[in-house]
Amino acid sequence: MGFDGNGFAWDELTITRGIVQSFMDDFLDSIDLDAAVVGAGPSGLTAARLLAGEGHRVAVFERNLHIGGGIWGGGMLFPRIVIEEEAAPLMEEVGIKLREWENGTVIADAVESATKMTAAAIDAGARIMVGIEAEDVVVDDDNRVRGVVINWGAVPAAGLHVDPLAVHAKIVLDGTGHPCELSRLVEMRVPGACIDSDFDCIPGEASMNAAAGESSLVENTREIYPGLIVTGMAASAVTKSYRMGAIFGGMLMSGQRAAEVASGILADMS
Ligand code: 48F
Repeated sequence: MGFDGNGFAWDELTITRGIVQSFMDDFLDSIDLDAAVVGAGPSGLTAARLLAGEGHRVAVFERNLHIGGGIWGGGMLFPRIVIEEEAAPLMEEVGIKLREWENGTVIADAVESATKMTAAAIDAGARIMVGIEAEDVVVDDDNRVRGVVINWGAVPAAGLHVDPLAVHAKIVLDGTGHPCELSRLVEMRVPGACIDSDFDCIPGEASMNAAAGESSLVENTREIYPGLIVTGMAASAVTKSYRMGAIFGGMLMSGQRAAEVASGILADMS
């Protein structure tokens, strides 16, 4: 025991040991995963929750210290999101309150949505690692994505030259949103690796057409490279599908679809 001038049984070293030891235990438990989800936006959180709920070992790597991606800002900083009724069950099952709205839509509070989606993913067993970014993918000799290369998000922000670490995963989900960062990395690193000839070159997303963007999103959610599934806006960006703004049902249904695809791949591998 160190300095104990105040009569408590604990001191500063209790805090230091507790933080470092418990983080290291969890981190080491997350280096060989069934599914690595990159990006804690609505699609990644939904996919992580559903996969963890099936008993898979899942970790979400998020570069920011906050989770939720684009949920918080709602539309133009108005903290509300619009959801199509068909996606409402994915909100209700995590306890998010919905308000009836027009033309087959409902409204949710952005703060309630981000926090409850996150809490539900954690409760389902997903480990959410914040402040960690995926800066590359691990690829095996057969050009299959086998994991992600990670570093502290603060490292590039500070312009430091620090080599990364890597985690293995049977399947990786690109939930990085509009920039579709993992898909672009695979495209750059693994020429010709794409499964579908439509994806020879990642085109980026098209201008806004909310209804068209939403309706094609689930269909665009798929394994685009062996071992890499795109979900959420990343799935739109790899197909030049439309952006849609602050309507989020497609993100949740894309996350659900990504979990189904990942689950099927994991079943085939076992
Ligand atoms: O952008 P984001 O919310 O992704 P999404 O699930 O949802 C899109 C909507 O929020 C919204 C929309 C609705 O119509 O268009 O934009 O597709 O969340 C992506 C998350 O990924 C993180 C980023 O910080 C954000 O929280 N992220 C991006 N690249 C990396 C990353 C990376 N390389 N490593 C770790 N995290």
